[in-house]
Amino acid sequence: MKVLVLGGDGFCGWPTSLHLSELGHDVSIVDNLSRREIDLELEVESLTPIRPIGERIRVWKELSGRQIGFVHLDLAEEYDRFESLLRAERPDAVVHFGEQRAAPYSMRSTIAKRYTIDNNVRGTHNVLAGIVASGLDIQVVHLGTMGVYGYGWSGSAPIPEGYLTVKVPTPDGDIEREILHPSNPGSVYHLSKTLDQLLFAFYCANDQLRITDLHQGIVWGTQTPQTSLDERLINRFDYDGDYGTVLNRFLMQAAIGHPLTVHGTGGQTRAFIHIRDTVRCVQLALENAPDRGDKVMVLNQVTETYRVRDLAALLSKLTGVEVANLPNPRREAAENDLNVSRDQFLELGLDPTYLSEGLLEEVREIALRYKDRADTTKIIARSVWRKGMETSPDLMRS
Ligand code: NAD
Ligand code: USQ
Repeated sequence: MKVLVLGGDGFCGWPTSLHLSELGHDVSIVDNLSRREIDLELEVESLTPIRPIGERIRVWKELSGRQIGFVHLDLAEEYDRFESLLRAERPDAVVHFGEQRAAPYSMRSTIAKRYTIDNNVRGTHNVLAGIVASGLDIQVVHLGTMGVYGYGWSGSAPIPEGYLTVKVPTPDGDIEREILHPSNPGSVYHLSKTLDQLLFAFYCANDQLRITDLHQGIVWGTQTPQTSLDERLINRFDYDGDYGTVLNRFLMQAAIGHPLTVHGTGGQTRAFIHIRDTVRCVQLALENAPDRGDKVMVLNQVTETYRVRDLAALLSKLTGVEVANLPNPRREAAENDLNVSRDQFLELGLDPTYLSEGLLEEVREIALRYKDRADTTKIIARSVWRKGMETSPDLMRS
């Protein structure tokens, strides 16, 4: 299969590109390297020493004999080049990771809010419009998020995979309808993903595009079998207050002895998946495409759920590092339960990596190994959801 991996230089995209290449697919990465530029803007670097994209691709060729292509292209800004690329390459599928993906970054300023919506919504629309204009039957696999559903909307009922059956009252009695699950985004970033959903629904209905939207939970871990072959292939590991996600942040904080930064009571329950399972899920989605004329196929890409304070307690027990309950910079429910349907990937053959197996390996192989690269002034989350929610400096150690 010929596959374009949009956003293939990023945390999820790079290991997915290697995984698909290893399986024998003809892979090309399309990326504008904006994530590396945001590191410069935030004056922070991946905890792991990631190499430039050209070196990554050269090393992969040396070790595997397989060539991965690279096109430096902005999906939101360079529509014509993207359409020409589709016509020239004639891919069987695109895997779309190419968006601004951090909730705190999306809330840090008006500029960041506008950038996140412009970049993500325009980029996704350009991908879909470009496929229609090319006249080719190109499958789309998009990385969406569990956060489109919001937290606690449907009480204790499991969150379904994308769609909800509802009863609509009419004068002639109730009729049943299947609707896209109502969205309840908790940040401008999550809002951009809910807007993506409508674009997919429209292009499926109007143009019969074949689209799978993966509603992924928080990805943890760093390495896959391919990225760990050579240090020059190492995957990105974000730990800073804007881009670091909760479990990877706690792993790094535990390694350097920094109090674990629990927001509020830590009663927030979230869904998680290891990066090794992310790449496998994308493979399964590519291998099990919807047919033309089908509605958007939505799969919940999660393997376990945890409460933030339970994760902190687990790492505190493992490493002896204390837990700090900081004022929550976000507007979110202080406590929520989360029950997620995730049958489809298990039925397709996913054999998940659970926290109980992967956690110590992460602490040892990544967090402890690269702890000297950490900049402790970048740990506390400083982006706030509304003015006035800033954490007082004396509550921060760094
Ligand atoms: P990332 O920021 O590491 O990677 C995104 C990549 O896309 C970067 O390399 C960036 O340069 C590129 N990109 C962004 N805008 C672009 C544009 N306009 N044109 C071309 N390239 C562009 O993020 P990630 O963690 O790898 O996430 C990938 C996708 O998975 C995102 O869409 C994200 O919403 C989704 N996701 C991530 C997580 C997670 O925990 N990391 C969880 C759920 C869903
Ligand atoms: N949190 C802490 N302490 C921290 C960091 C986070 O308590 O140091 C809390 C947050 O307040 C939040 C929860 O942990 O309640 C999760 O935060 P996160 O930053 O790990 O995850 P989130 O902002 O939701 O975003 C991440 C990815 C995003 C993806 C999403 C999946 O950045 O791309 O879409 O996870 S999901 O959460 O399922 O929507």
